[in-house]
Amino acid sequence: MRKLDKAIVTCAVTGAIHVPTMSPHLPITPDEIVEEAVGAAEAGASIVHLHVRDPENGEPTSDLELFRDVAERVKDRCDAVVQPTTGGAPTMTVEERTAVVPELEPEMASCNMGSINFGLYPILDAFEEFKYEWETEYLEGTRDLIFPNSFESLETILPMFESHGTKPELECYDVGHLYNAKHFVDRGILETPIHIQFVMGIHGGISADHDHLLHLVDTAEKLFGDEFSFSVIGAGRMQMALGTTAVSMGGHARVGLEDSLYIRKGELAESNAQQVEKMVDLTKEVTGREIASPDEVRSFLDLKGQENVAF
Ligand code: KMH
Ligand code: ZN
Repeated sequence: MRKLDKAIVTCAVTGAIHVPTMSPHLPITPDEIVEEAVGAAEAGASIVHLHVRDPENGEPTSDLELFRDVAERVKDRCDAVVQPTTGGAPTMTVEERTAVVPELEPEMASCNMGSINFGLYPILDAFEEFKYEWETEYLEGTRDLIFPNSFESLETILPMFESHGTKPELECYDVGHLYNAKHFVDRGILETPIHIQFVMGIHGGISADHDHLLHLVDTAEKLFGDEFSFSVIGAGRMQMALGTTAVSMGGHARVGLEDSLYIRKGELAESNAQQVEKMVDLTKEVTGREIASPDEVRSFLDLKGQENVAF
């Protein structure tokens, strides 16, 4: 594993998993997403992972003008690495999801390393009624949905990242996705060193358990040696526990309302910054590691710099 003395905290501000009914604090409009991303950066997040939503009703969208508006405004107000999603929503086509890379040529973007069932329908059981009609259709639709990231699509996506100078953050939802990454490294389509985001706790992917995290890291060590670094998303209630374990192992952590709406059991987080502050405190208290600055992250991950993006 590639070690960095300091810990990288990433914040995923809104995502496409949670729907507006689930929390009044979930950022929806461009203004809200920008404010939340800047607040997260001020709290210590060096990478802000961004999705965009229809400002009218919060429905996930791949609208490039919304992405451009949000990315430009975040870049103007902080030096965090702006990391747009190419995961979008599991209902979007690969083309819709990945168009943001040639459009914005970001320093970094998420890159999903394999297909999974992406089940959000259990959320339906948690609420009597929903604010918007699209929410129930969206959630129910995931009962029969595969989030597609085929080998063929990755043969196009990975070279696209390369040609636009965008570093892929490899979102791995299960151990097999690590072998997919290895396959593309061996074919010379994916450059090392790689940065892996273990996505744990998605219904359809690996569960958010510590034994699985240890296995994922062991497998990455076996496949990539000292040519990988990793961060961990614990979706849901394991967000802080798995993030703390990750930074205790020399890795990095992702927090944010995309992955969990809570700050502690039964209490909704009021902002992304609140989760970032907690992860920063836990990191310092438990490991003694300081938090990496955006420029330290750029140097560690060999990013091209804010001056070289197209927004
Ligand atoms: N939504 C998370 C489960 C992406 O946006 O490309 C993982 C993620 C992937 O953030
Ligand atoms: Zn995302």
